[in-house]
Amino acid sequence: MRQAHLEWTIQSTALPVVIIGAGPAGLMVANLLQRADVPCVVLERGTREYIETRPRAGMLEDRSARMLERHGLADRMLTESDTHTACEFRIDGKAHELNYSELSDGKTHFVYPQQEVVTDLLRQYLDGGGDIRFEVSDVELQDQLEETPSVSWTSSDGTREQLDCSFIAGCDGFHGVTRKSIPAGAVKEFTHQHGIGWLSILAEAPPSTEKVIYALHADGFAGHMLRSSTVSRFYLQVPVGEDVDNWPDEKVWSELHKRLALRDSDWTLTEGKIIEKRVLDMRSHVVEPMRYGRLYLLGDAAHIITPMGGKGMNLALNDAEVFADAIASYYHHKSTTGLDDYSAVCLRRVWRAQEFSQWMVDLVHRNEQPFLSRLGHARLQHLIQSREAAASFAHMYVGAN
Ligand code: RFL
Repeated sequence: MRQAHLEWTIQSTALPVVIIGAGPAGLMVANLLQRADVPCVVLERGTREYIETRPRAGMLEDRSARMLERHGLADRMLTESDTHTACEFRIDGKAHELNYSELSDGKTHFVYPQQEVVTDLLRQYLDGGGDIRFEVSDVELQDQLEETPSVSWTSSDGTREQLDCSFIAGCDGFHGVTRKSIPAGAVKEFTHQHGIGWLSILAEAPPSTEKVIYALHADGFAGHMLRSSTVSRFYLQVPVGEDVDNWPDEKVWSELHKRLALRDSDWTLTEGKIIEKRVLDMRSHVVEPMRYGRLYLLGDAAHIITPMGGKGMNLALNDAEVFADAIASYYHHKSTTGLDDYSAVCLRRVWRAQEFSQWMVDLVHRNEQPFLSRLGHARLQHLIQSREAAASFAHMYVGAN
Protein backbone atom coordinates (compact mmCIF):
# COMPACT_ATOMS: atom_id res chain seq x y z
CA MET A 1 0.00 0.00 0.00
CA ARG A 2 1.77 3.20 -1.14
CA GLN A 3 0.49 5.46 1.60
CA ALA A 4 2.83 5.97 4.46
CA HIS A 5 5.92 8.14 4.67
CA LEU A 6 5.02 10.67 2.01
CA GLU A 7 7.54 13.43 1.73
CA TRP A 8 5.75 16.46 3.15
CA THR A 9 6.90 19.69 1.57
CA ILE A 10 4.87 22.86 1.51
CA GLN A 11 3.94 23.75 -2.06
CA SER A 12 3.63 27.50 -2.21
CA THR A 13 1.96 27.61 -5.62
CA ALA A 14 -0.84 25.09 -5.17
CA LEU A 15 -4.08 25.90 -3.35
CA PRO A 16 -3.75 24.23 0.07
CA VAL A 17 -7.10 22.41 0.25
CA VAL A 18 -9.97 21.52 -2.09
CA ILE A 19 -13.02 20.37 -0.11
CA ILE A 20 -15.51 18.19 -1.95
CA GLY A 21 -19.00 18.34 -0.42
CA ALA A 22 -20.76 21.05 1.59
CA GLY A 23 -22.43 19.00 4.33
CA PRO A 24 -21.56 19.37 8.02
CA ALA A 25 -18.06 17.89 7.51
CA GLY A 26 -17.07 19.99 4.48
CA LEU A 27 -18.45 23.28 5.78
CA MET A 28 -16.94 22.79 9.23
CA VAL A 29 -13.50 22.20 7.66
CA ALA A 30 -14.01 25.26 5.42
CA ASN A 31 -14.80 27.49 8.41
CA LEU A 32 -11.94 26.22 10.52
CA LEU A 33 -9.42 26.62 7.68
CA GLN A 34 -10.74 30.13 7.05
CA ARG A 35 -10.18 30.97 10.71
CA ALA A 36 -6.66 29.51 10.47
CA ASP A 37 -5.88 31.57 7.32
CA VAL A 38 -5.43 28.48 5.16
CA PRO A 39 -7.03 29.03 1.71
CA CYS A 40 -9.53 26.47 0.44
CA VAL A 41 -12.28 26.04 -2.15
CA VAL A 42 -15.48 24.03 -1.60
CA LEU A 43 -17.13 22.11 -4.47
CA GLU A 44 -20.78 21.13 -3.96
CA ARG A 45 -23.01 19.10 -6.27
CA GLY A 46 -26.29 20.58 -5.02
CA THR A 47 -27.70 24.09 -5.00
CA ARG A 48 -27.52 26.37 -1.99
CA GLU A 49 -31.23 25.82 -1.40
CA TYR A 50 -30.79 22.05 -1.51
CA ILE A 51 -28.12 21.93 1.19
CA GLU A 52 -29.91 24.47 3.39
CA THR A 53 -33.17 22.53 3.39
CA ARG A 54 -32.08 18.87 3.41
CA PRO A 55 -33.52 17.37 6.62
CA ARG A 56 -31.46 14.63 8.24
CA ALA A 57 -30.02 14.65 11.76
CA GLY A 58 -31.53 16.60 14.59
CA MET A 59 -29.42 16.23 17.70
CA LEU A 60 -26.05 17.74 18.49
CA GLU A 61 -24.07 16.06 21.20
CA ASP A 62 -22.82 18.21 24.04
CA ARG A 63 -19.27 17.89 22.70
CA SER A 64 -20.27 19.04 19.18
CA ALA A 65 -22.19 22.02 20.55
CA ARG A 66 -19.16 23.03 22.60
CA MET A 67 -16.96 22.66 19.52
CA LEU A 68 -19.19 25.04 17.52
CA GLU A 69 -19.18 27.44 20.46
CA ARG A 70 -15.38 27.27 20.81
CA HIS A 71 -14.98 28.35 17.20
CA GLY A 72 -17.59 31.12 17.37
CA LEU A 73 -20.05 29.18 15.20
CA ALA A 74 -22.84 28.60 17.70
CA ASP A 75 -24.59 31.97 18.14
CA ARG A 76 -27.90 31.05 16.50
CA MET A 77 -27.77 27.44 17.71
CA LEU A 78 -27.42 28.53 21.34
CA THR A 79 -30.38 30.90 21.15
CA GLU A 80 -32.72 28.82 18.98
CA SER A 81 -32.09 25.20 19.96
CA ASP A 82 -33.84 23.26 22.70
CA THR A 83 -31.72 21.37 25.16
CA HIS A 84 -32.56 17.82 26.12
CA THR A 85 -31.66 16.12 29.33
CA ALA A 86 -33.63 12.86 29.33
CA CYS A 87 -34.94 10.13 27.08
CA GLU A 88 -37.66 7.57 27.60
CA PHE A 89 -37.77 3.84 27.02
CA ARG A 90 -41.33 2.66 26.55
CA ILE A 91 -41.52 -1.07 27.19
CA ASP A 92 -44.79 -2.87 26.54
CA GLY A 93 -46.74 0.31 27.24
CA LYS A 94 -44.85 1.35 30.39
CA ALA A 95 -42.60 4.44 30.45
CA HIS A 96 -39.11 4.43 31.96
CA GLU A 97 -37.35 7.80 31.97
CA LEU A 98 -33.57 7.99 31.89
CA ASN A 99 -32.18 11.38 32.89
CA TYR A 100 -28.80 11.25 31.18
CA SER A 101 -27.90 14.82 32.02
CA GLU A 102 -28.05 14.10 35.76
CA LEU A 103 -25.73 11.14 35.20
CA SER A 104 -23.17 13.05 33.10
CA ASP A 105 -22.40 16.17 35.13
CA GLY A 106 -25.16 18.20 33.50
CA LYS A 107 -24.28 17.54 29.85
CA THR A 108 -27.17 18.02 27.38
CA HIS A 109 -28.21 17.37 23.81
CA PHE A 110 -29.06 20.34 21.61
CA VAL A 111 -32.04 19.77 19.35
CA TYR A 112 -31.01 21.69 16.24
CA PRO A 113 -31.78 20.21 12.82
CA GLN A 114 -28.86 19.42 10.52
CA GLN A 115 -30.05 21.87 7.84
CA GLU A 116 -29.79 24.67 10.41
CA VAL A 117 -26.22 23.64 11.26
CA VAL A 118 -25.41 23.66 7.52
CA THR A 119 -27.13 27.03 7.00
CA ASP A 120 -25.14 28.61 9.84
CA LEU A 121 -21.82 27.15 8.69
CA LEU A 122 -22.41 28.25 5.09
CA ARG A 123 -23.35 31.82 6.10
CA GLN A 124 -20.32 32.18 8.33
CA TYR A 125 -18.01 30.88 5.60
CA LEU A 126 -19.47 33.21 2.96
CA ASP A 127 -19.45 36.20 5.35
CA GLY A 128 -15.73 35.57 5.80
CA GLY A 129 -15.20 35.70 2.02
CA GLY A 130 -15.23 31.91 1.50
CA ASP A 131 -15.16 30.37 -2.00
CA ILE A 132 -17.83 27.74 -2.71
CA ARG A 133 -18.91 26.48 -6.15
CA PHE A 134 -22.44 25.05 -6.25
CA GLU A 135 -23.93 22.68 -8.84
CA VAL A 136 -20.64 21.13 -9.89
CA SER A 137 -20.76 17.78 -11.69
CA ASP A 138 -18.41 15.04 -12.94
CA VAL A 139 -15.87 15.68 -10.21
CA GLU A 140 -12.63 13.74 -10.80
CA LEU A 141 -9.55 13.38 -8.64
CA GLN A 142 -6.04 12.94 -10.00
CA ASP A 143 -2.63 12.17 -8.51
CA GLN A 144 -3.76 11.67 -4.91
CA LEU A 145 -0.40 10.06 -4.11
CA GLU A 146 1.64 12.93 -5.55
CA GLU A 147 2.68 16.17 -3.87
CA THR A 148 0.26 18.17 -5.98
CA PRO A 149 -2.97 16.30 -6.62
CA SER A 150 -5.71 17.97 -8.62
CA VAL A 151 -9.46 18.05 -8.83
CA SER A 152 -11.41 18.72 -12.02
CA TRP A 153 -15.15 19.28 -12.47
CA THR A 154 -17.80 20.69 -14.74
CA SER A 155 -19.18 23.95 -13.41
CA SER A 156 -22.85 24.98 -13.53
CA ASP A 157 -22.31 26.84 -16.85
CA GLY A 158 -20.83 23.71 -18.47
CA THR A 159 -17.16 24.79 -18.33
CA ARG A 160 -14.60 22.13 -17.39
CA GLU A 161 -12.36 23.43 -14.60
CA GLN A 162 -9.37 22.15 -12.64
CA LEU A 163 -7.56 23.11 -9.45
CA ASP A 164 -4.13 21.88 -8.34
CA CYS A 165 -3.91 21.59 -4.59
CA SER A 166 -1.88 20.12 -1.75
CA PHE A 167 -4.70 18.24 -0.02
CA ILE A 168 -8.17 17.03 -0.92
CA ALA A 169 -10.83 16.76 1.79
CA GLY A 170 -13.37 14.12 0.72
CA CYS A 171 -16.56 15.29 2.48
CA ASP A 172 -19.04 14.12 -0.14
CA GLY A 173 -21.00 11.60 1.90
CA PHE A 174 -21.43 7.88 1.44
CA HIS A 175 -22.41 8.03 -2.25
CA GLY A 176 -19.80 10.60 -3.27
CA VAL A 177 -16.86 10.23 -5.64
CA THR A 178 -13.87 10.64 -3.35
CA ARG A 179 -13.93 7.24 -1.63
CA LYS A 180 -14.70 5.60 -4.98
CA SER A 181 -11.57 7.24 -6.48
CA ILE A 182 -9.37 5.07 -4.24
CA PRO A 183 -8.08 1.99 -6.09
CA ALA A 184 -9.46 -1.36 -4.94
CA GLY A 185 -7.40 -2.86 -2.15
CA ALA A 186 -5.63 0.39 -1.17
CA VAL A 187 -7.81 0.76 1.93
CA LYS A 188 -9.81 -1.74 4.00
CA GLU A 189 -13.58 -1.45 4.09
CA PHE A 190 -15.68 -2.93 6.91
CA THR A 191 -19.40 -3.32 6.24
CA HIS A 192 -22.16 -4.63 8.47
CA GLN A 193 -25.82 -5.14 7.58
CA HIS A 194 -27.87 -5.07 10.78
CA GLY A 195 -30.77 -7.05 9.29
CA ILE A 196 -33.24 -4.35 10.32
CA GLY A 197 -35.24 -1.89 8.25
CA TRP A 198 -36.63 1.45 9.40
CA LEU A 199 -39.49 3.36 7.94
CA SER A 200 -38.33 6.92 8.52
CA ILE A 201 -41.08 9.53 8.68
CA LEU A 202 -40.90 13.29 8.90
CA ALA A 203 -44.23 14.94 9.74
CA GLU A 204 -45.50 18.45 10.22
CA ALA A 205 -46.68 17.46 13.68
CA PRO A 206 -45.76 19.20 16.92
CA PRO A 207 -43.91 16.84 19.26
CA SER A 208 -46.12 14.72 21.50
CA THR A 209 -43.31 14.41 24.01
CA GLU A 210 -40.59 16.49 25.62
CA LYS A 211 -38.03 13.72 25.31
CA VAL A 212 -37.02 11.22 22.67
CA ILE A 213 -39.04 8.00 22.99
CA TYR A 214 -37.64 4.56 22.19
CA ALA A 215 -40.61 2.16 22.26
CA LEU A 216 -40.28 -1.61 22.33
CA HIS A 217 -43.35 -3.40 21.13
CA ALA A 218 -44.09 -7.00 20.20
CA ASP A 219 -44.55 -5.85 16.59
CA GLY A 220 -41.23 -3.99 16.52
CA PHE A 221 -39.49 -0.78 17.54
CA ALA A 222 -41.04 2.68 17.21
CA GLY A 223 -39.21 5.94 17.83
CA HIS A 224 -40.41 9.48 18.36
CA MET A 225 -37.59 12.01 17.79
CA LEU A 226 -37.78 15.77 18.17
CA ARG A 227 -36.92 18.28 15.48
CA SER A 228 -38.77 21.55 16.15
CA SER A 229 -42.01 22.90 17.62
CA THR A 230 -43.82 22.08 14.36
CA VAL A 231 -41.95 19.07 12.90
CA SER A 232 -41.27 15.60 14.36
CA ARG A 233 -39.40 12.53 13.10
CA PHE A 234 -40.71 9.01 13.69
CA TYR A 235 -39.24 5.60 13.01
CA LEU A 236 -40.94 2.21 12.66
CA GLN A 237 -39.08 -1.08 12.51
CA VAL A 238 -39.95 -2.83 9.23
CA PRO A 239 -38.50 -5.82 7.36
CA VAL A 240 -35.28 -5.19 5.40
CA GLY A 241 -36.04 -4.14 1.81
CA GLU A 242 -39.62 -3.14 2.70
CA ASP A 243 -41.46 -1.27 -0.06
CA VAL A 244 -42.46 2.20 1.12
CA ASP A 245 -45.67 1.85 -0.93
CA ASN A 246 -46.83 -0.73 1.64
CA TRP A 247 -47.11 2.15 4.09
CA PRO A 248 -49.92 4.57 3.25
CA ASP A 249 -50.17 7.45 5.73
CA GLU A 250 -53.15 5.95 7.62
CA LYS A 251 -51.20 2.74 8.25
CA VAL A 252 -48.17 4.72 9.46
CA TRP A 253 -50.25 6.60 12.02
CA SER A 254 -52.16 3.55 13.21
CA GLU A 255 -48.91 1.62 13.70
CA LEU A 256 -47.31 4.57 15.53
CA HIS A 257 -50.37 4.88 17.79
CA LYS A 258 -50.20 1.17 18.57
CA ARG A 259 -46.46 0.83 19.20
CA LEU A 260 -46.11 4.11 21.14
CA ALA A 261 -49.23 3.57 23.29
CA LEU A 262 -48.92 4.01 27.05
CA ARG A 263 -50.96 1.85 29.42
CA ASP A 264 -53.02 3.55 32.13
CA SER A 265 -52.35 7.01 30.77
CA ASP A 266 -54.17 9.67 28.77
CA TRP A 267 -51.06 10.33 26.63
CA THR A 268 -51.89 10.76 22.95
CA LEU A 269 -49.89 11.06 19.76
CA THR A 270 -50.51 14.20 17.68
CA GLU A 271 -50.72 13.48 13.95
CA GLY A 272 -49.73 15.82 11.13
CA LYS A 273 -49.00 15.97 7.42
CA ILE A 274 -46.31 13.47 6.44
CA ILE A 275 -43.65 15.33 4.42
CA GLU A 276 -41.06 12.58 4.00
CA LYS A 277 -41.35 8.81 4.13
CA ARG A 278 -38.61 6.38 3.20
CA VAL A 279 -37.15 3.03 4.11
CA LEU A 280 -33.61 2.82 5.50
CA ASP A 281 -31.88 -0.52 5.75
CA MET A 282 -29.65 -0.27 8.78
CA ARG A 283 -26.01 -0.70 7.87
CA SER A 284 -22.59 0.41 9.00
CA HIS A 285 -19.47 0.98 6.96
CA VAL A 286 -15.95 2.06 7.95
CA VAL A 287 -12.91 2.75 5.76
CA GLU A 288 -9.41 2.22 7.16
CA PRO A 289 -7.32 4.27 6.97
CA MET A 290 -9.42 7.36 6.35
CA ARG A 291 -6.81 8.59 3.94
CA TYR A 292 -5.23 7.75 0.60
CA GLY A 293 -2.08 9.78 -0.02
CA ARG A 294 -3.18 13.42 0.07
CA LEU A 295 -6.87 12.57 -0.08
CA TYR A 296 -8.43 12.58 3.40
CA LEU A 297 -11.92 11.18 3.94
CA LEU A 298 -14.22 12.81 6.47
CA GLY A 299 -17.72 12.14 7.80
CA ASP A 300 -20.04 9.83 5.86
CA ALA A 301 -17.46 9.51 3.05
CA ALA A 302 -15.33 7.55 5.53
CA HIS A 303 -17.94 5.91 7.76
CA ILE A 304 -21.66 5.52 8.06
CA ILE A 305 -23.45 4.43 11.18
CA THR A 306 -27.08 3.59 11.94
CA PRO A 307 -29.14 6.62 13.03
CA MET A 308 -29.62 4.85 16.41
CA GLY A 309 -27.86 6.94 19.06
CA GLY A 310 -27.58 10.00 16.78
CA LYS A 311 -23.86 9.88 16.11
CA GLY A 312 -23.38 10.43 12.34
CA MET A 313 -23.31 14.23 12.12
CA ASN A 314 -21.35 14.44 15.36
CA LEU A 315 -18.63 12.16 14.00
CA ALA A 316 -18.50 14.26 10.83
CA LEU A 317 -17.93 17.43 12.88
CA ASN A 318 -15.27 15.70 14.94
CA ASP A 319 -13.37 14.52 11.83
CA ALA A 320 -13.52 18.08 10.51
CA GLU A 321 -11.94 19.55 13.63
CA VAL A 322 -9.18 16.92 13.75
CA PHE A 323 -8.40 17.41 10.04
CA ALA A 324 -8.47 21.22 10.14
CA ASP A 325 -6.18 21.26 13.19
CA ALA A 326 -3.76 18.96 11.37
CA ILE A 327 -3.73 21.15 8.25
CA ALA A 328 -3.27 24.33 10.29
CA SER A 329 -0.41 22.76 12.16
CA TYR A 330 1.18 21.67 8.88
CA TYR A 331 1.05 25.17 7.38
CA HIS A 332 1.80 27.18 10.51
CA HIS A 333 4.24 24.90 12.37
CA LYS A 334 5.53 22.65 9.56
CA SER A 335 4.35 19.67 11.58
CA THR A 336 3.09 16.52 9.88
CA THR A 337 2.14 14.74 13.09
CA GLY A 338 -1.54 15.70 12.95
CA LEU A 339 -1.86 14.57 9.33
CA ASP A 340 -0.06 11.31 10.02
CA ASP A 341 -2.26 10.62 13.05
CA TYR A 342 -5.55 11.89 11.54
CA SER A 343 -6.99 8.51 10.66
CA ALA A 344 -6.03 6.72 13.87
CA VAL A 345 -7.37 9.57 16.04
CA CYS A 346 -10.72 9.70 14.22
CA LEU A 347 -11.13 5.94 13.99
CA ARG A 348 -10.92 5.50 17.77
CA ARG A 349 -14.07 7.59 18.13
CA VAL A 350 -15.71 6.08 15.05
CA TRP A 351 -15.38 2.50 16.33
CA ARG A 352 -16.53 3.48 19.81
CA ALA A 353 -19.63 5.09 18.27
CA GLN A 354 -20.24 2.05 16.04
CA GLU A 355 -20.13 -0.20 19.08
CA PHE A 356 -22.59 2.04 20.95
CA SER A 357 -24.96 2.30 18.03
CA GLN A 358 -24.95 -1.49 17.47
CA TRP A 359 -25.57 -1.99 21.20
CA MET A 360 -28.58 0.34 21.04
CA VAL A 361 -29.89 -1.37 17.91
CA ASP A 362 -29.83 -4.71 19.75
CA LEU A 363 -31.41 -3.10 22.80
CA VAL A 364 -34.62 -1.79 21.31
CA HIS A 365 -35.46 -3.93 18.28
CA ARG A 366 -37.60 -7.00 18.08
CA ASN A 367 -35.33 -9.83 17.06
CA GLU A 368 -36.67 -12.72 15.00
CA GLN A 369 -34.57 -15.04 17.16
CA PRO A 370 -36.38 -15.36 20.52
CA PHE A 371 -33.10 -15.96 22.40
CA LEU A 372 -31.62 -12.68 21.15
CA SER A 373 -34.85 -10.87 21.90
CA ARG A 374 -34.66 -12.06 25.50
CA LEU A 375 -31.04 -10.87 25.73
CA GLY A 376 -32.11 -7.41 24.56
CA HIS A 377 -34.81 -7.39 27.22
CA ALA A 378 -32.33 -8.38 29.95
CA ARG A 379 -29.96 -5.62 28.81
CA LEU A 380 -32.72 -3.04 28.98
CA GLN A 381 -33.80 -4.12 32.46
CA HIS A 382 -30.18 -3.75 33.56
CA LEU A 383 -30.00 -0.27 32.04
CA ILE A 384 -33.16 0.80 33.86
CA GLN A 385 -32.25 -0.74 37.20
CA SER A 386 -28.51 -0.13 37.50
CA ARG A 387 -27.27 3.42 38.09
CA GLU A 388 -23.78 2.40 36.93
CA ALA A 389 -25.12 1.00 33.66
CA ALA A 390 -27.28 4.09 33.15
CA ALA A 391 -24.30 6.40 33.84
CA SER A 392 -22.16 4.60 31.28
CA PHE A 393 -24.99 4.89 28.72
CA ALA A 394 -25.49 8.57 29.59
CA HIS A 395 -21.86 9.55 28.93
CA MET A 396 -21.79 7.88 25.55
CA TYR A 397 -25.28 8.96 24.51
CA VAL A 398 -24.85 12.67 25.24
CA GLY A 399 -21.27 12.78 23.97
CA ALA A 400 -19.67 13.66 27.27
CA ASN A 401 -16.45 11.71 26.99
P1 RFL B 1 -23.44 14.74 3.95
O1 RFL B 1 -24.31 15.46 4.92
O2 RFL B 1 -24.01 13.60 3.20
O3 RFL B 1 -22.91 15.83 2.92
C1 RFL B 1 -22.24 15.48 1.74
C2 RFL B 1 -22.33 16.64 0.75
O4 RFL B 1 -21.57 16.29 -0.41
C3 RFL B 1 -22.32 16.58 -1.57
N1 RFL B 1 -21.86 15.70 -2.66
C4 RFL B 1 -21.04 16.11 -3.64
N2 RFL B 1 -20.50 17.30 -3.91
C5 RFL B 1 -19.70 17.39 -5.00
N3 RFL B 1 -19.44 16.33 -5.84
C6 RFL B 1 -19.98 15.12 -5.60
N4 RFL B 1 -19.73 14.10 -6.40
C7 RFL B 1 -20.81 14.95 -4.45
N5 RFL B 1 -21.49 13.91 -3.91
C8 RFL B 1 -22.11 14.38 -2.82
C9 RFL B 1 -23.77 16.36 -1.15
O5 RFL B 1 -24.67 17.07 -2.00
C10 RFL B 1 -23.76 16.89 0.28
O6 RFL B 1 -24.04 18.26 0.34
O7 RFL B 1 -22.12 14.18 4.64
P2 RFL B 1 -21.31 14.69 5.96
O8 RFL B 1 -20.96 16.14 5.82
O9 RFL B 1 -20.26 13.69 6.16
O10 RFL B 1 -22.37 14.63 7.17
C11 RFL B 1 -22.83 13.38 7.64
C12 RFL B 1 -24.26 13.52 8.16
O11 RFL B 1 -25.06 14.09 7.13
C13 RFL B 1 -24.87 12.16 8.58
O12 RFL B 1 -23.91 11.41 9.29
C14 RFL B 1 -26.11 12.34 9.47
O13 RFL B 1 -27.16 12.94 8.76
C15 RFL B 1 -26.56 11.00 10.03
N6 RFL B 1 -27.82 11.09 10.81
C16 RFL B 1 -27.80 11.55 12.10
N7 RFL B 1 -26.64 11.98 12.68
C17 RFL B 1 -26.64 12.48 13.95
O14 RFL B 1 -25.56 12.87 14.46
N8 RFL B 1 -27.79 12.58 14.69
C18 RFL B 1 -29.00 12.19 14.19
O15 RFL B 1 -30.01 12.32 14.88
C19 RFL B 1 -29.04 11.63 12.86
N9 RFL B 1 -30.20 11.26 12.29
C20 RFL B 1 -29.03 10.73 10.21
C21 RFL B 1 -30.23 10.83 10.99
C22 RFL B 1 -29.09 10.29 8.89
C23 RFL B 1 -30.31 9.94 8.33
N10 RFL B 1 -30.32 9.48 7.00
C24 RFL B 1 -30.99 10.17 5.97
C25 RFL B 1 -29.35 8.48 6.60
C26 RFL B 1 -31.44 10.49 10.44
C27 RFL B 1 -31.50 10.02 9.11
C28 RFL B 1 -32.85 9.64 8.57
